[in-house]
Amino acid sequence: MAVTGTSRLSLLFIAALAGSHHACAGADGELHFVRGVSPELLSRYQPNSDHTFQCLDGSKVIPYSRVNDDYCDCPDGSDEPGTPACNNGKFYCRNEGHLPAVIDSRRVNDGVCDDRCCDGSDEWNSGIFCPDRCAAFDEAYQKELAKKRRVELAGGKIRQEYIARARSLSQERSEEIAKVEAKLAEVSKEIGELEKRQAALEERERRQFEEMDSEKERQLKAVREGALPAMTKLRQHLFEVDTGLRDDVHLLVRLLNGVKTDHNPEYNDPAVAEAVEAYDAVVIKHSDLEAEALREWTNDELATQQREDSERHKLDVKDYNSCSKAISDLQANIDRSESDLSELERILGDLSANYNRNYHDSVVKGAAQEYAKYLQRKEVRNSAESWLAELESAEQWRREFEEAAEEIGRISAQFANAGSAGSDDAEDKGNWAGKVLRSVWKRVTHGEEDELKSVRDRLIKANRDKSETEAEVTRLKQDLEAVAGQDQMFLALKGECMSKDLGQYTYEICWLGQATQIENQGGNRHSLGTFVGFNEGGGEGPGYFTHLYKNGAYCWNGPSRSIMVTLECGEVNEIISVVEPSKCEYNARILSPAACPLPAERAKAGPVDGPGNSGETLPTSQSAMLTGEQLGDTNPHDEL
Ligand code: MAN
Repeated sequence: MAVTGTSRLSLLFIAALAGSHHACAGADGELHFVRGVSPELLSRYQPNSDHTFQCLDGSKVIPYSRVNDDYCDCPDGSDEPGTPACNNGKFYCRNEGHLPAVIDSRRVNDGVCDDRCCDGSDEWNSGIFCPDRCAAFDEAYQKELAKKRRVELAGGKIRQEYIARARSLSQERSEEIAKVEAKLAEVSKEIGELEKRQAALEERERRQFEEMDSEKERQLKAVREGALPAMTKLRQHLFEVDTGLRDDVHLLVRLLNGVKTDHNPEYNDPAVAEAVEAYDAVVIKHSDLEAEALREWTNDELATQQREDSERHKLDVKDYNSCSKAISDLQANIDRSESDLSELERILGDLSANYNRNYHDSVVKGAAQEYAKYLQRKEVRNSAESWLAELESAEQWRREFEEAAEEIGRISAQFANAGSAGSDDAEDKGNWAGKVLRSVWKRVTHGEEDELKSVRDRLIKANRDKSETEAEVTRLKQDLEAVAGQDQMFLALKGECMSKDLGQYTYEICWLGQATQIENQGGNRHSLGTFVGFNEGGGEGPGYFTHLYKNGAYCWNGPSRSIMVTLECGEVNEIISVVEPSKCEYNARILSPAACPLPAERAKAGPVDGPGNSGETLPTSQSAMLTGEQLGDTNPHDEL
């Protein structure tokens, strides 16, 4: 592609011509060369019949003779492409054998051989000679290009492998998702069925409870009805026993009180003194005993008392609870009277046995006689008490009823609390009411309470399964969504990490995972974030080659650490640089086959080898040179 000696000479010749006078269109219609003008624009610089030139921006029409006359006429500098007259003009160098370029026209004839114009055409009238360096430039450029192509080719093949691997991983993932979703559907269906069954069983249980409740009431009522007559009888007997005992107590208190107050103290009978002392002790213990015993009842008072007793009695006959309470009260009274009585009997017994009969104290003697009569009466009464057997049977009834009522209450509480029949110890206790109730419960539920419990347990488990499965589906889908685009290629790299020691820190970047900064001295680790996605805008474009990691370790007085990772084509995955342009915000450049063009893309761009191949995709800066964009003071050597 080197320029031949002949063509170089003819170019210089034409250039000299164009520099000295205006070029005209030839008779054969070919366009005439105008210095500094690219072939694309040349037609705009051909002389017309009016011998005028229109500035490229259309702002002015000037005589054609003013083109390249070293005086700037057009505001856009377009009338002086071949001279440095305009500050904003553009000069085109053909760079035969290499790539054409456009430079600022103010660099024309500035005495510096511009690297971009390797053919030396920019210094056509400065008095210095610029040799044509295009062949050498082109050789270096082609070498560089070939190297780049090799890397792209090798990288592109690896990228293709990534895509293939990602495809099968994605396929596996999708199958896994489908499986988990099928499981989810199954669990949801099961939950629906279980909920229906649970509702049915609960409804049935509610009805059973109602049935049970009325059954329970019926049972309780039956027990009460059976017990109440016997209970009433018992209460009546106890009432009589209590009254009798109370009368006895009162009698004995009166006897002893009489002895205490009326005996003749002159006899100094120790038995009497002992009796009085013992009596006092009893009275002190039961402060109301004496007052009650000595009380004189008026007729009215007696009538009221009897009326009240009878009312209470009537109530007790109807109401089990009231009757039961009366029995308990009577029994407590009886116990007390019996205890009082035995103390009083002991005192009077001792007195009767030991008083000095020689003293003829009529009060003491009288008391002893009364006491003897009392004992006789008691004897007769005890032997005649035929109701004792009945009393025992009533007692038995009462005990059983109490136990039954207690058990019924206990079982009811269990039904209400646990929603299931009473525990087995109700049976163990051998309590008939418990047994009856349990059997009733079994009969009404047909043992369904066990099924309800199992349905509830299964529902709890199924709901737990469901939320676990849902979480699994979400996780799997998120994984796939995170790598959407670019044929999900990055799935193939997920989990792999790159690490690079860059002096003060070692950086570790895991694809689609975590980025970490490790202090080389001390080993402190700072999270630089977790992969959150590709660069905003995404699409199939370069967005996929910018990976964002965010929400890393909090930076003191600053933001959470984050890193933007930019991928460039390379044969291996490798971190090349990490910078921190602003506190705790990092930029990394990495090489990766993932950023290389695929072989198919390369094929579209033309064959891989052969310097100067016209179909070759130019680096961005080269294309810019051709279009006249991005021109400025950049070092021309940067182009390669
Ligand atoms: C650590 C490193 C630095 C960062 C400072 C901020 O030293 O993570 O990159 O700038 O913390 O305090």
